[in-house]
Order: sequence, then structure tokens, then C-alpha cells
Amino acid sequence: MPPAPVLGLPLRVRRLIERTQRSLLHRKGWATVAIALSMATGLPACDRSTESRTTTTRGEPDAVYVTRGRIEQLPPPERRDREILIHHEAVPEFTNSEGAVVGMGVMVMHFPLAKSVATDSLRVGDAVEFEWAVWWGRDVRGWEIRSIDRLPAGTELRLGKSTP
Ligand SMILES: [Cu+2]
Repeated sequence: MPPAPVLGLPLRVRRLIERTQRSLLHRKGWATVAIALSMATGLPACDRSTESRTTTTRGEPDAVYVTRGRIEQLPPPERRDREILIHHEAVPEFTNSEGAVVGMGVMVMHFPLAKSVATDSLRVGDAVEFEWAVWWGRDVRGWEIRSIDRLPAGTELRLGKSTP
């Protein structure tokens, strides 16, 4: 839901207010879970400014998950460091850097896309199933979607509140 427009103010001030509204919306929803999770696991879920964006050769991942979710935002086609925003179902088998199964709750999360993954046929709102890899090494920490498929229209997703 876009924030309500703030009229009658200089554009720059308006932008600032809208940004703040957006980040408040963001925090009120899923980010609480995300923050708790990242403290518990060390994985900076939903944090865009991390080393997760590098997509160099990283070798075998520490874990691979298959998760379902709904596409919230697609990357602009011209971007090279492409990320997709997905409201994903819980990942009960999610494992932290120590190898403990801590689970990941339902949340909206950014996923960098492997170079080989095409998004041309995907649309915002699509239900998808995707395979994503996680690396915990000191130099290669991060995560990445390796493949993504659209699920049949009408697929019901479990996106209600959950605990990891
Ligand atoms: Cu997540």
C-alpha cells in the first residue's frame, strides 16, 4: 500500500516524509521478525546493504532451500545486481551459521538473483516456488535465488503470521 501523498509541501520535504512513512510501514510489519531473526542467525535478512549482493563464484553453498512465496517487486531489466522482493512462506528448516535449525518466519525479503535466472515471464503478484542458496563463509556470506518457477494461478500460500 503506497503511503498517502502529502500535498502542499516542497517536493523535497514531501519525498522525505514519504520515505519515512514507507520505512515506518516496513518496520511495523515484517521487519520485526526480520530483525529478531537476523540477531538470532547472523543472516541480515531484508537488509539490502550487505555483501549478499555480490554474485561472484562462491563455491558450494552451506544450504539450499525450496520456498514458496508471492512476488512483491521485480528488478528493473537494466540492473546487473538484480534482486527480487518476495513475501515468502515460513522456512522451518532454515539453519544458522552454527548449523542450528532456527527456522525463518513469513516475511518480505530481498533475494539477489543468480545470473542465470530470467524474470521475463514473471509478474508482481505471481505465486512462485524458488530454490535459494545460503553461504555462511566469512568472505562469501549471503544468499541467492538459483531458480524460480511460477505456481498455478489460484495457488494458496501460507503468508499469515508465523513464528520461525
Ligand atoms: Cu526471509
